[in-house]
Amino acid sequence: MFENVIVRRPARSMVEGITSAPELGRPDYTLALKQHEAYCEALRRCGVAVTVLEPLEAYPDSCFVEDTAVITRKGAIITNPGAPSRRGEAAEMLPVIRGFFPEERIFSIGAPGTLEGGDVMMVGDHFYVGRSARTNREGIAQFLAILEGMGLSGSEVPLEHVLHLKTGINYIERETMLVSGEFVDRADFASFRRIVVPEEEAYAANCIWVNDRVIVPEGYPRLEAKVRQAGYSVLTVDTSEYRKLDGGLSCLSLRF
Ligand code: CIR
Repeated sequence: MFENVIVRRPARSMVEGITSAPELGRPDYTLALKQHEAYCEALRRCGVAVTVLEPLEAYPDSCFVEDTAVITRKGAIITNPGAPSRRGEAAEMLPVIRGFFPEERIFSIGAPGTLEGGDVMMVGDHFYVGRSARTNREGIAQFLAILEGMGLSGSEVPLEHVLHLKTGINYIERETMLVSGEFVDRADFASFRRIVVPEEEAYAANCIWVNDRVIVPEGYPRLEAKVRQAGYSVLTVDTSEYRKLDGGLSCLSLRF
């Protein structure tokens, strides 16, 4: 069960955030703020305490806090984001993490290693790490060594077509994964119950499990129906403005 969630309100500068899909248009900041509030409200309904951090104008992508740290039940790992414009975001997260963990349980990824939290999928005490354009071999090696020191384990998953591992696959507990695109037939995940995300709803692979509820992005009815059929209680939140920046539900929070 999760007790805490950390989020950061989007900055006005979010309209300059990194995107692979400029054809979707720039985010509407007012709507993005409204969606962020609804997101926090949905999380509160799942029974977690939500820490809301102030916007950071210097970092257009800073609302995507998931990329700045990985939090395990044994400690926290501050990342070194692979996107140069995002590097400073991890240092901004450190003092916040210090409010939750003692110094000896806080670790960090250092250059030349890079790693973004969107590439890390927690399955109990095992952590799958995507090797992506943002997370490199050295970053993964450091991460696996830190996990080992904590008595946890991890394994690398190469990816080709999506930004982060969790853009395409997400664990929703109960031995169940939401899988899309390149992850549908991956041997690494063959032993799990797999819910295949319809191709035209691929964005919705990025759902989050929070205390036995699953938050699904609004507007993806086929996947939502599949998640309900699998026995989950579902909440939906509209993330249209974050989608324009390749971001989704998991990217917007750290859950622990
Ligand atoms: C970026 O490209 O870094 C942001 N525009 C989106 C980050 C999404 N984060 C995530 O999937 N964890």
